[in-house]
Amino acid sequence: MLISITTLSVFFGADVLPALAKEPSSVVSALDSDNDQTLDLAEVKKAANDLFTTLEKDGDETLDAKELKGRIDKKSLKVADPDSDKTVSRDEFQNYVEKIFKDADPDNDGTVDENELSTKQGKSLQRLIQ
Ligand SMILES: [Ca+2]
Ligand SMILES: [Ca+2]
Ligand SMILES: [Ca+2]
Ligand SMILES: [Ca+2]
Repeated sequence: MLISITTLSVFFGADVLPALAKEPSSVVSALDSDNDQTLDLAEVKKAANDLFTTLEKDGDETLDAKELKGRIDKKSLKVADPDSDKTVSRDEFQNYVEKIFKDADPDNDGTVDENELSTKQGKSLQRLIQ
């Protein structure tokens, strides 16, 4: 009897911490809602939309350079900001993410896998979704 009570208290105190690893596989598993081990455009856009909301601090529904915190570099900002108002709206962000997604999917199968996410373009994509 005494043993079983002790065992219970040990279990009660047990704590499971989530791993905070940042390798591509964890990016995929965190955002892969249909569990096919790859990210499709819908999953990527959902994540990008959530990130936009997280980064958008001053409530003007656009991301300025300060809010972007280097996630889009100066040169790429010209592509991401076609109306050149120096901010990225939610629509501009989504369109840009779609473009980078295509760049990050060289085999054109409509999904990015772990290998594709570890390329230069894949890393650019990661900065837009997490
Ligand atoms: Ca998926
Ligand atoms: Ca803003
Ligand atoms: Ca703009
Ligand atoms: Ca692919």
